[in-house]
Amino acid sequence: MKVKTAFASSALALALSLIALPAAAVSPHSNWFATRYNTVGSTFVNMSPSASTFCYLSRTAVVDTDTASEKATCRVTKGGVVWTLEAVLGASSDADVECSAICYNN
Ligand SMILES: [Ca+2]
Repeated sequence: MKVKTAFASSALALALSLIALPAAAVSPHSNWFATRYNTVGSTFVNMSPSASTFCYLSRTAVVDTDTASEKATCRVTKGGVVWTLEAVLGASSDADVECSAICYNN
């Protein structure tokens, strides 16, 4: 009985140790940029494969959006095949938008 208890407690300690180990670190894959200047509409950039990478929006820069229609948007979307980065302007005017994304292997 004592041996069984000792074994069980060792197994539990091992299990707890393994659970506490950090997951393998993800590795960098790629950096991406999408820009749009002065013209209404959307600029798309296809990024890395959605099945094997994870991407996030890392930087936005917006210029001259001082009226209601000059909305500027940056968007990262996970598609069926690839991640997409999009820079959108709501009006043809003096507004600009710059978007950056970073992708990691997962
Ligand atoms: Ca403006």
